[in-house]
Amino acid sequence: MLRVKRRDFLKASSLAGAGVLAANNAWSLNRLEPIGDTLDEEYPYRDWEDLYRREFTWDKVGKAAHCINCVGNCAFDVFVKDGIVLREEQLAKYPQINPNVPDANPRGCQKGAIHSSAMYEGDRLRYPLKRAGERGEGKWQRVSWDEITEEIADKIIDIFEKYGPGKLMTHTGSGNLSMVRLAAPYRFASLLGGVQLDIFTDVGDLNTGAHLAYGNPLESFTSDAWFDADYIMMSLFNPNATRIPDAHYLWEAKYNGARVVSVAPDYNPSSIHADLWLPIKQGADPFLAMSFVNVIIEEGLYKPDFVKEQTDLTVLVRQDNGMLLREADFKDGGSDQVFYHWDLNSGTAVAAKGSMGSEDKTLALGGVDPAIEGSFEVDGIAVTTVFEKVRAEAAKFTPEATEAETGVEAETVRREARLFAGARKAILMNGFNIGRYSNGIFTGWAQVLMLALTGHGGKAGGLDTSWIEWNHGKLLELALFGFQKFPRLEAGGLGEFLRGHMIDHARQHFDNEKLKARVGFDIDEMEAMIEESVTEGWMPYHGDMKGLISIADNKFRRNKHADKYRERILEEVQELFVNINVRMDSTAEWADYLLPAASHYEAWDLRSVGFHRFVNVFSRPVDPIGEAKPDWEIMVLLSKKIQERALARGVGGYQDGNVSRDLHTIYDDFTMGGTLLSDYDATKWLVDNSAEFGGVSLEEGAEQGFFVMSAEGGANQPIPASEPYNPFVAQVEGKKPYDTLTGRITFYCDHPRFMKLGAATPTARHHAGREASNYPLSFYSPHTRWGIHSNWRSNKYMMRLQRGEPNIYINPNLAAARGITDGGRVRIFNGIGEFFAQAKFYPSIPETSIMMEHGWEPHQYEQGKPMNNAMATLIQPLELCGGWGHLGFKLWKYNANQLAHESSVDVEPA
Ligand SMILES: Nc1nc2c(c(=O)[nH]1)N[C@H]1C(S)=C(S)[C@@H](COP(=O)(O)OP(=O)(O)OC[C@H]3O[C@@H](n4cnc5c(=O)[nH]c(N)nc54)[C@H](O)[C@@H]3O)O[C@H]1N2
Ligand SMILES: Nc1nc2c(c(=O)[nH]1)N[C@H]1C(S)=C(S)[C@@H](COP(=O)(O)OP(=O)(O)OC[C@H]3O[C@@H](n4cnc5c(=O)[nH]c(N)nc54)[C@H](O)[C@@H]3O)O[C@H]1N2
Ligand code: SF4
Ligand SMILES: [Mo]
Repeated sequence: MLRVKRRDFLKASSLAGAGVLAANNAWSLNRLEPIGDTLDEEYPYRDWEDLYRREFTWDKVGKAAHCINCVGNCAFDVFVKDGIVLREEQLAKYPQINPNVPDANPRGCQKGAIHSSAMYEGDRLRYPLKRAGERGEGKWQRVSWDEITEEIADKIIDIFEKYGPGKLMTHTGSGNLSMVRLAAPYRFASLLGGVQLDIFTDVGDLNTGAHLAYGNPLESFTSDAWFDADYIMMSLFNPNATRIPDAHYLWEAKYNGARVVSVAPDYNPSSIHADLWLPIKQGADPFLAMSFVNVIIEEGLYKPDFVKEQTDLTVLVRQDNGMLLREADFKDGGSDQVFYHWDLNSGTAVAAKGSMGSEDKTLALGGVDPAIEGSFEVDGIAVTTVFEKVRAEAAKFTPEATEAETGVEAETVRREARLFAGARKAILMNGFNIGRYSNGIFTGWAQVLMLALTGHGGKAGGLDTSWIEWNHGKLLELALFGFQKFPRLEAGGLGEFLRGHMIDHARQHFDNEKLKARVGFDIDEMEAMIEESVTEGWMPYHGDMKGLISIADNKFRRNKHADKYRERILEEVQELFVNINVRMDSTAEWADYLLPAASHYEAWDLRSVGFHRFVNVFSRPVDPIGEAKPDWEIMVLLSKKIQERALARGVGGYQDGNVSRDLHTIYDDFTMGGTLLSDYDATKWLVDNSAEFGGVSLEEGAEQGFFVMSAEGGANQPIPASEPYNPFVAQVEGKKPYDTLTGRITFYCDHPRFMKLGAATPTARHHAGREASNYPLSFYSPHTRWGIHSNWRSNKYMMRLQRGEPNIYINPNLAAARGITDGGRVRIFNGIGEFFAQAKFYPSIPETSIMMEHGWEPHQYEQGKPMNNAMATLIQPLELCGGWGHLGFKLWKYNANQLAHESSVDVEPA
């Protein structure tokens, strides 16, 4: 019986037998199962091989990349037959821009290459669904688009009527990083005044130290610019797993002669290819960086010309109060944004050009020769230089003094510091993991100091922050109405922390006294500083919400102390919780309304996020499965219903500060008077109106699979036509000031909070970890090779490449001491939570840490208890400073990160 059934099934679902396969039947392709006995007489046809041969025939080839936060962005050919995607292949047709630099082909990773199977798996959302039971109960009812959007529209208007604007969160997360998918919900939020958190900080991806120093954390290298470096240091970075399509440039650089050093507590998949692995103690990076600074200064390895022109190290500081010397200090009505050098040529203090208060917007020194060292007197005020302050701080961190903190031998530090300083082009890379440590701001700041002292800027190297801000003016217009109307932006890590009441868990988990000794503040001080930042208006936080429209954001998976966070949010948004998603992820599971979105191959779009100059085209190779719709169209439908219902209910506009929120024209506004109705319309509008596509039409771009951005694509400086893109060339070669208070790379911050926390110059602090609690093992959770966060985590091909269930990584010595075996089950716990996982031996991890790759869905864990349940977190108060030059809330540039690696645990066999 069973055998007959299987054959019938195979016949019906085979490509040979099925005839026209509607998209809704597409899942059956995944059910193709091998026949056990092909020689069996009952076997219906002998030429079964045909099935496989015909798999390689298709009706049509379209183009696409993947829109999620992989930061890869790779063009694919997508092969379609009978309206479903059979498979995809890397396009591999990017032009080589320079014959001396390797080309970008092929780009891709194993996840992207199996999306054609994942998009038809069981968790895919195909129809609009309305909750039929309690939230999270898993009971759903299919409803029509018309009905569901009308209900949602009415609830949105109810919330506006009852509470006024500002009580609806319309947050888009990191699943929508292509242009049209990103613009749609932002545009909607801009019209409604919905709350949108900063997507860099709500996940912990912001390099705040880079912003502090350079005034821009999003100016970095295209990956081909790694190739001509001769010294590369990766710290907190694992590109072989997390930058798969770009990593080849690193190893080509090594082949080209670069020394590649990996700094990581474990011998990670990138460390294994490096020339040198520095097995640093977890969280000790600022100490290592400051020891490099110490050697560079003490051994005189710094480059005076670069220091004088590009940095604030020659700016004068008052000896009496440690504040920067400002014009206002000795001139009536003087500016507090004009600063001074001591000019060795004239023997007087002269105003430094290029600062925020300076009229001279240049870094060119002219005839001035600023003193790097020394003490001087200006108008009766005793002053010295920032360099002197920095040198005094760095003196505390000799390689010998930091050896015990970092675990890296002093001799190694001295040798590497010399090699680094002498390099022609040195690049320090710290990926995004830097933002997930409370002391990441110190690491980043000290690393920029290493670079700036040694003249590594522009084409001579710099900090690779893993993100380049391209110049897409029309995208901003589409998403934010050119800042005429915009969402209620909110500081990301802070918003999640406050709304999720994460301070309760911090209080429970950390020992206040130990914490203060480690990070420089305790929970009470942190709480007071958070309050100050919000009341001073340095950082926006909008308080409790009544409704939530959550788009492409797996918030109930990614947030810390996960279950409590979820309970808190659901308690708040009792009136409305809409989720717009491609699949039933851990956030969708809890929604009131689920709107099914088009997946990567099912909508028109463009993507430039990544480290290259190619804007990949998504040409909608297939229509969306079932009744799913592109995100753009979903927003059009929602705004249409809101407008209809607002008119019917006699609701007009709301004055919201100085912006009007016009519910009765929201559809007209969203669609630009009916011109931008579809994903295609929006894509075409962007291409037709933006200079960076170089006048190439969308049709041509779609045919080719990508656009090559023209010079206009550069935000800080033009993209050179046949050279890789290096950061801050406009500053180093063009003498354009940095976007900082002094206009220079900044190493002195006299903001009162920086002064109070002893952080006026780069220095070192610990992260919290095990030493700040009563649990013996520090914990960290980097990113997995076999998924992009929660995406593709349950895909059968990806599961087969790993252990197939959540696992931790543990040092065999620690395991032996606890009676834990490789492959055995363990319980990981602390006072705030617990979870269960399989133990995997990993000899290179310290015996004092446990590692686990993040991104498993809660429902993949035993008892549905996710790793993030046992994760206490903090806020770094320095990341909340404002009212000081370039410090203050800046979307995607400055505000506080959610910190993932501060917590600690214990482990036992389960
Ligand atoms: N395959 C895959 N690729 C991805 C993603 C994914 O989920 N999967 N996610 C993307 C996104 S959004 C992000 S943010 C990035 C993240 O990617 P990365 O920026 O590479 O960051 P992580 O994977 O979090 O951590 C990288 C490495 O940091 C090291 N590390 C941990 N603690 C310390 C420490 O205290 N000091 C030092 N020096 N090193 C430490 C560990 O060896 C770890 O492997 O990857 C992107 N790319
Ligand atoms: N413990 C720990 N926690 C972490 C981290 C860590 O290192 N450790 N890393 C943090 C980091 S850096 C990040 S970036 C976050 C990631 O956090 P998540 O929010 O979990 O990221 P994703 O899994 O990418 O979730 C995005 C969702 O978007 C949906 N989606 C995909 N494509 C589309 C589309 O076209 N339209 C719509 N509407 N939806 C779509 C997918 O179903 C997916 O579930 O996790 C953070 N959390
Ligand atoms: S998932 Fe990202 S890195 Fe992988 S192939 Fe797709 S675009 Fe490239
Ligand atoms: Mo991220």
